[in-house]
Parts: sequence; C-alpha cells; structure tokens
Amino acid sequence: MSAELLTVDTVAAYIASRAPLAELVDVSTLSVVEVGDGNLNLVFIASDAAGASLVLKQSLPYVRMVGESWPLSQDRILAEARGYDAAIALSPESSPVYYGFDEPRRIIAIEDLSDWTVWRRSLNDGRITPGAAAIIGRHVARIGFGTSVFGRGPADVKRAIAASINIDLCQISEDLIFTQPYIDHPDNAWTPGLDEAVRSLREGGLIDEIAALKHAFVTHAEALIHGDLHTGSVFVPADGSTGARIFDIEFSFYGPIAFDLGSFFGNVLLAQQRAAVLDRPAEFQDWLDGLIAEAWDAFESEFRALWPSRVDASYTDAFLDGWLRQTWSLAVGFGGAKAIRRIVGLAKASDIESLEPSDHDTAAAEVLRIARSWVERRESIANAAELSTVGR
Ligand code: SR1
Ligand code: MG
Repeated sequence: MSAELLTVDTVAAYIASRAPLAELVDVSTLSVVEVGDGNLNLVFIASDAAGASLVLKQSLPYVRMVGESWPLSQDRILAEARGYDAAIALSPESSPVYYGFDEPRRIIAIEDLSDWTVWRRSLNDGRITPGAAAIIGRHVARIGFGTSVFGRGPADVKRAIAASINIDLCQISEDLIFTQPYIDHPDNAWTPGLDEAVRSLREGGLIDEIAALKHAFVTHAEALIHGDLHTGSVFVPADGSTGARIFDIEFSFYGPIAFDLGSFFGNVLLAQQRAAVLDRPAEFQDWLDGLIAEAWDAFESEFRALWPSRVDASYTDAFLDGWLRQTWSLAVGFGGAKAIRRIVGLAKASDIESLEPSDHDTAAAEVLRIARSWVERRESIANAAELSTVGR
C-alpha cells in the first residue's frame, strides 16, 4: 500500500506532528513550495517567516518523469535513508544536514540548500567552483573505504550488503545505462543528425565492453555507493566559494566504488563538450579539463591516507596499488557508459539538451565519440592527463 502523499497544504501539519522537525521551523508562519525537478520524487521546501527552513523528500509510487504508467515502489527512499546514514557517519561535511527519516510515510528531512546551486546548472552557466571535484573524490573515498571490507569486518559488510539491496533502482540503472542505449528501445531518442553516430555504437566491439561494465556493476558488491553521482546530485556554493554537498542518494547499493567516480567523469565530459561548442572562455574550459584529475587525485590521496587504518592487514600495500589501478580503469569505462546513456536513452542531461540544434548535434556527437574511446581504451589509459587527450 502506498504511503499517504504530502501536498503543499499538508506539509505544515506534517512538520507540526514530528517533534524534531517542529523545533527547526515555526510552523505557524510556514510557506511551502514543491520544487521537485528531478525524475522521481516529491520535494518540498518549507520556510518560516524568520527564514528558517528545511526540505522534505517523499518517494512517489511511480516514476515522476513518466507518470503513473511506470509504477515504482516508494521503498526506494529506504536506500536514500541508508545512504544518508553512511554519509553523515563517514563524510558529514560534504553532505546536507540530515534531519532523519519517517519510514512509514517514506519521507526524509534534510537541510535546505536553496542558497546553493545544483552543480549542473552552475556548469551550464559557465561558473568556476573551485575545489568541488576534490570534495567529491574525498567523499567517495571516505564512504567507499568506510563501508567496504577495508573499513569494516567481513561479517558486518555481508550484513550491510543484504540490508542494502535496491532491486528496482539497480534495475533502472542496468537498463538505462548498460542495455537500452545499445538496442532498439522505445525510450531511446536522438535527433536525425546523430543517427549515424548512435547507430555506429552497435558496431565493432563496444557492446562487448559495455557487457563487461554491466557485469562489474551488477556483481562488484564492494561498498555502499551513491549510485547516481552526476553533477545534478551535487550542490555547490552560489558565491564561488569552495564547497560541495552531495545529495539524492536513492540509487545507493553495494556496488563498485568506481561507478560513483565514473558517473562524475561522464558528466564532466558532457560539461566539457557544452563549453567547447559554446566557446566558453579558456579559463573555464581549462578548469573543466582539470576536474577529473582533481577528483581522482583527491580520491586516491584520501584512500591512501585511510589505508593504514584498514581492519584487515592481509590487504597489502601492493594490493592497494593494483586495486587503485583497476578502480581507475573501471571508472573511465563507467564514465563513458554514463555519458553515452545521457545522449541516447531516457533521462537526458541539460548540458547538451539545452543547446541550440546545431550546437546540440556537434556536442552530442563529440560526447559519443570520446565516450566510446573511454570505454574501449579504459585499460590502457594510465591517468587523468592521458584521459584528457583521448579522442581529442
Ligand atoms: C527513470 S529514472 C531516470 C534517471 O533519473 C535518475 O537521476 C537516474 O540517473 C536514472 O537513471
Ligand atoms: Mg537523482
């Protein structure tokens, strides 16, 4: 049975009924707006006359971007609550403040970051936000290390894997990222100018490489990952200062740590091609070109810094070197797959979609060309400097 859905008219009474939330805002002067512009959920901002505010997120019993014809269990918000529990425990400074979870109503409450900007929008506007990529890299390292067999005992990890299965949303990722872009599927769509570029994805060995990446996604139950860590899942400060807050964790499950890094890499590629076609200033494009190195370097440094605290010393230093190499290659491959899906399949990205038609096709074709190289050459691309030259 579905949990009763909130509306702008019932949010104040709901907050009043939840003592920890009622302490955060004055419910007698509350104004409420529904701001959900993502693909799946209801999101409300409740603000009082003195300026105090909070955000409520409730899962709908269907996929918002499609409608009730695509039912989806509201249970997915359990994964988001687990994701916040881990993020708050292991990487609190790069997470919104988490005010808790109402399991029966399928509602989580978090800090209102309305005075921040979703990073994708800020990138689309050509704004430099220093240090955000490093924060993402450190965040992935801290949660990846802390929830894996490096940071927790094996029995604990096995229990966590069992507790964090997220069947419906993993199925969405498997379908939208690794399957549908490479077959005829009604949810795929592209402009006529991209026809040849898209059709050619099915030629040569790309689908075999995508199969290997899909297998890694489905079977590498390594750590509790975010599962959808694109630039639309990150808030950055609107004033250009350094910071990042990672949100929207409903796709979390025990999967490959490289998937979160790759999700970010693929979205950087979208931002880069948008910037190139719009001829953004060199300073902005150069900064974009450094984001993957910034994220990876921070990830690797943080992981190496945490390594001496691992709970099982039978994982040797040489093993770590090999694991990092593997994680890098896999992240590059996932990055390519994530970029391709945003051009071909359901749920596209505004970086490319908001471009004028001719710019759109130029940028999208470049994304496909470079992303393909990332996937196919991922094992031989040594580092971020080399990655930045691939396909260019
Ligand atoms: C049907 S859900 C479509 C997409 O929205 C989310 O942001 C995920 O990326 C998912 O693949
Ligand atoms: Mg999302």
